[in-house]
Amino acid sequence: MEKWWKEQAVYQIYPMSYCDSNGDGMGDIPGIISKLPYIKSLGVGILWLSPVYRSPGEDNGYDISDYCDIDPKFGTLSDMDELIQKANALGLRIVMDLVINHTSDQHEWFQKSRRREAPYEDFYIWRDGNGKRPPNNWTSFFGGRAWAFDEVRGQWYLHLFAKGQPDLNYRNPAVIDAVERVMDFWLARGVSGFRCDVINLLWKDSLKNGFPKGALVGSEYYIGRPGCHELLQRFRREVLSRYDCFTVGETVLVSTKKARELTDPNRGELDMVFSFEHMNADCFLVKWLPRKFKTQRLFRSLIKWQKKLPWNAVYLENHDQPRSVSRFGDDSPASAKAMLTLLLTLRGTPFVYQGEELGMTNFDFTSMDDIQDVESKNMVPTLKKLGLNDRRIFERMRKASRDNARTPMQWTPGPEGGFTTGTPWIKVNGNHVTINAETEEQDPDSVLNWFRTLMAYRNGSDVLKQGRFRLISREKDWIKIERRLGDERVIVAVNWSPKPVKLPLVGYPVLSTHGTQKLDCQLQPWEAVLIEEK
Ligand code: TEU
Repeated sequence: MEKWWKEQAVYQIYPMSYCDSNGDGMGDIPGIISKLPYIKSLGVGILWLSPVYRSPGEDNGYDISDYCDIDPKFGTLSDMDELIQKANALGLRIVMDLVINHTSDQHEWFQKSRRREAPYEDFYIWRDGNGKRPPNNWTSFFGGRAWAFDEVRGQWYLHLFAKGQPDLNYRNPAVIDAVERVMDFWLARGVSGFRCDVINLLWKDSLKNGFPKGALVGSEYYIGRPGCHELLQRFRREVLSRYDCFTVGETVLVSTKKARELTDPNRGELDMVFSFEHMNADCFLVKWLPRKFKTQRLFRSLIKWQKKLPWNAVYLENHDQPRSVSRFGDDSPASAKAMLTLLLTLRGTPFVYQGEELGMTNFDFTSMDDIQDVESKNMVPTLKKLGLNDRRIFERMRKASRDNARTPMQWTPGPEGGFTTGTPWIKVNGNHVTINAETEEQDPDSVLNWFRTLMAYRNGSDVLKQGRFRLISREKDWIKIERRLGDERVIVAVNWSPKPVKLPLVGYPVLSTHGTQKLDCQLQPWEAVLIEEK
């Protein structure tokens, strides 16, 4: 019997944008509870919630001010207990986001640290500057420098993300203890694991000046350092190993070699990681530097990771990435189905992001005023420095802004897509009149019903869940793979283009986006098929 997290698919919920139960325009936990039957009907087994902890919301909850409480905008601790219990009753497990590289600057730890109150003096990375200049030349993931001066303490603190997200100091054993207590708190309450935010950045080797010519100055001193591996081993030993749970690390810019180390069961660090490499299929390293999407680039990276790791997380979307159907497809439901087919048939634990099962697309905002995301807003000065005018900056946002994934879940064709009875915190996409759960529910050919069909097939197929992966062929516009377990195999072929393609493929598919008639060396536009062989 395989581990449960290798058997089931994960569904990511971005709570702010999932379902609003009280009309304040903000999704909440009672809203998620009301949608449990829908989630169950998808066939997924695990829900990962983006942060619902107390937070001032500068980075939509990734800036935590109290790890052991729920933010009032999402509900209460007892709502969370109810969610865990009701989900469990339906056979669904809950996984939380664990954001421990940094806290909010509103966290009590930081407030006390800036006043040098014991025992918090060294909870963060404080340094004196060089005259009026920050301690080193490191830059932030969100643009600009990675240091802010605090008037109260009279020193600079490091923040790899927003200014309101000071980095914790893992050289201080009291920080490690405090973080372990947080993990314990939630695991004891019944959560089944964590998605560990930027987990490969925890350990800063030194605070020397970084190589000045890079997108992320200083990153050579903090990405995947040995100290980070040691921390992860300690978390596993002291806390995680006492529970039936798993961890998936968000590991920024990780290589396959590093990923193998991080997920090696003998080392006892993480169970899976999110690779970032295939997210570069339409950009150079950072998404603000776009290039034309090439199917081959996407395939090549996905396959490389399939081959190099015995098991890993597989995803095409999350709350930080634009919608896959807009990036890698042509916004059509047909392309959404093709993508979901590959996602659910590769080897590994699939992660599906809310709305991906409907074929939700990038936003239809018309100006910067509609954009809410701190990363997008912070990037504007950097893009201006690169010489872009307002129009071109907005064009770039349309392609790359994280708000593309954060528009509210589209439940109905009605007002605000059925997400809220009030005014949503961020605009609902106008295409909710056609792309929504209620309409798709009734259409046997919808993306939603294709997703359910595939999930049901996957859940019943040991070949798809456990089988070995082999690439048969990847061409400019199509891909053909094999999954094999013992003598059984499943062939999956996907036409990743809006034109028909010719390929060596005959037989009757067990599942097809275009009907199960005999295949004759041809796939229709965006057609995806599964063929069983025994
Ligand atoms: O993301 C880390 C991360 O690498 C992102 O900042 C990424 O570079 C960017 O979003 C691409 O646009 C995690 C969370 O997923 C993200 O939502 C948080 O803002 C960030 O950490 C800080 O906690």
